[in-house]
Amino acid sequence: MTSPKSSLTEINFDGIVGPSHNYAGLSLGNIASANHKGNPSYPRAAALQGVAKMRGNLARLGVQGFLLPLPRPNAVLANALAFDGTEAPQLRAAPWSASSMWTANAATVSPAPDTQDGTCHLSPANLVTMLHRAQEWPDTRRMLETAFGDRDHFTVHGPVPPTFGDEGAANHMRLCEGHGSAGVEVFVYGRPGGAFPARQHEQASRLVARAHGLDPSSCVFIEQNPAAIEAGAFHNDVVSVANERVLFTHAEAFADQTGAYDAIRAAFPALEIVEVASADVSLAEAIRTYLFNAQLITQTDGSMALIVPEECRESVPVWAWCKRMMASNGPIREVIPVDVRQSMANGGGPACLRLRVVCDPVTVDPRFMLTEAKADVLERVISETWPEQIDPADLASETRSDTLAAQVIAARSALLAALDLGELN
Ligand code: SUG
Repeated sequence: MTSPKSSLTEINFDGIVGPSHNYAGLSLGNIASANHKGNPSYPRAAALQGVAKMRGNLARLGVQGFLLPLPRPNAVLANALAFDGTEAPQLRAAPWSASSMWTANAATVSPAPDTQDGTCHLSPANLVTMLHRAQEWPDTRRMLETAFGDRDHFTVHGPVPPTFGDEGAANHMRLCEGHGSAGVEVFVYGRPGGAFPARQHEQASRLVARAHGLDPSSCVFIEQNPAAIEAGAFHNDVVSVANERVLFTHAEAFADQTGAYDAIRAAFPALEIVEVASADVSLAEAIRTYLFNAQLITQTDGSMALIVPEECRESVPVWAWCKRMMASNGPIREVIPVDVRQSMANGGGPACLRLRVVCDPVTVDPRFMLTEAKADVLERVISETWPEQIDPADLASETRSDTLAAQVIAARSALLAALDLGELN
């Protein structure tokens, strides 16, 4: 059953940064992750930065959801890896990864107006390319089945089978007249063969579109620019983002940029493109600052704003471009920097930290919806229980890792208890 269109709203479900957040440098092709490998991390500060971002968006949009950290260290993966002390320290770090914070990779979501059966479809991403991420989907699926358990309104699928790599909404964009009307879904995949893995496979994207019951004439499949992957755009959302009629993109995002625009326009004639030329912001600078890993939002007055990382304001070319854009008469009227530096150091900007779900908020399990009072609860539990600092060497140390594991497990349990979500323990 579909809800009346008027009640459909876009809700951002941000991943709460987990208590094991660390910099182990696990993501090949993710430049920030490689550059910060071995640095101490600050899980408490990281999680509080995330809550502050959510508070800002709750005030701006009137609605905000969240998803929870997954159980870490993951005993199932640790057992499967048969650690005996001879393994590389990096392998030892995989069961500790807090990477589920980047909920743009939790699932691909097709809202009810786009699907044949009129329910909102969610497919958890298998994330098979990276070991530390491939462990996420079983727990993510369980959480999605809880948050979106109303079967009259949601269909939660299993993941795409391996070997097709699926990275979820990070490689998926939706164009529409308004969030509650039928949209065109754009799937962006990479072709293997470059220096870095192409994490989203074409066959995975096509499979998700079929499983979700999308109208083939409202689907567009386009190839990521191999040069962008090589420059560090391991997900397409590092070089483009869409909202309603607008596609905000770097000029070198797609393998065939003009062909991509033509294909999207053929399916969605109202398309408005805001393109950033390489001469204004190079691909390298775009990836360093995460200008495109922004939340492009429609504010309550109908105007669009871009929520960017603070790093954008500190970049001379990026901020100059943003200022020019704001002074022009384009569709994006405001640029709002937010501090998510702890996540950024692992390659996760404002857009990575959220999963967009268009639905009627009353159909979501209310335990996953944020209120100001609940943000207070999150901040209290995080401040009281999240580790202040993690040195990646602790994860491989026999003595220190036991103490840290106990703290991480207790912190997550405290959060689940405070949110009445103990069933996810
Ligand atoms: O998968 N980083 C994540 C960042 C994900 C960003 N998400 C989007 N672009 N939507 C990744 O590469 C770093 C983990 C480490 O280095 O230990 C990491 O997994």
